[in-house]
Amino acid sequence: MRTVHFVYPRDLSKHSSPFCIGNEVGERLQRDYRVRFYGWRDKLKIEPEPGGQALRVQVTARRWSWWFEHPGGKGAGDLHLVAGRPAELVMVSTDVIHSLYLPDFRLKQDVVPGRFTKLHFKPILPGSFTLTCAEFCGTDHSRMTAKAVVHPDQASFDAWAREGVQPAASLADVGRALYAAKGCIACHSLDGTPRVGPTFKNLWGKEEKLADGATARVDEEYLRESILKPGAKVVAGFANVMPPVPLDEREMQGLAAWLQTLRDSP
Ligand code: HEC
Ligand SMILES: [Cu+2]
Repeated sequence: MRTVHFVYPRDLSKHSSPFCIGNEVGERLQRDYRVRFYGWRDKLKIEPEPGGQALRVQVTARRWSWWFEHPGGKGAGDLHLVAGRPAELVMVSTDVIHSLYLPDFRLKQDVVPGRFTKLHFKPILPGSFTLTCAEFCGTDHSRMTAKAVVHPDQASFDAWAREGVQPAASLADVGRALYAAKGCIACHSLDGTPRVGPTFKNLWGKEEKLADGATARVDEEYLRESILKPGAKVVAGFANVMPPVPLDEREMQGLAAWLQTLRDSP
């Protein structure tokens, strides 16, 4: 069963609630497709499939941020789409139930741990729209917001998607790039300030105090375990909320190389 959404962001101000087909026609339609209409423009157009050329974005929800992986490998804290091009969001949560909510589009879909949920729709107008979490998910729930940037055309999207993605970088560059690209940035600072997780500044080589009273030295093995099995050794004073991040060997090495550059005295 697919859910198909038709979105007409224009003139929403005139329509305070979603246009809803709660009648027999709607029910018959919904036997085959879950069809929802959001907003209204000049006409109501029904396309059971939004098209084969959907822009597919992998969405990760976690306490308390969003992460969007776009085609071509560009990851970002904001969702990027193209006006007039169907979008397919494939969503997972690494912790609790979240709900991706695009109020301007009247679109909402739960994001549930342990399974993929999807959202299909076609943004019509370029612009920057609010994206937020509509499911209360703990302390910083209200800060779990991002933007949905709808590019006017594919060329504009492609130009954005190429930015910052550089081939053949040094190992430390690989680490620096994945800090942003894999979303570590949301929870780990570089300036010594603790966020949701400990800062990366002066982390390498440190004797870390763990929640169970033991200590551990921050080296390659510790790093690997912290990333693949974050719950195995939890740092004292922090919650066990880090999502496991599958990194390949080069990324793991890159991270180690880069973390070493973040020490005051090498
Ligand atoms: C949702 C927030 C979050 C994200 C995203 C996140 N972490 Fe963490 N991380 C934490 C928290 C909280 C801890 C401390 C608790 C623990 O040890 O699991 C932690 C601990 C760590 C530690 C051990 C730090 C120490 O002081 O010993 C490392 C290394 C680490 N994270 C690396 C990463 C990397 C690399 C990424 C990105 C690929 C990442 N984290 C993404 C929250 C996060
Ligand atoms: Cu949430």
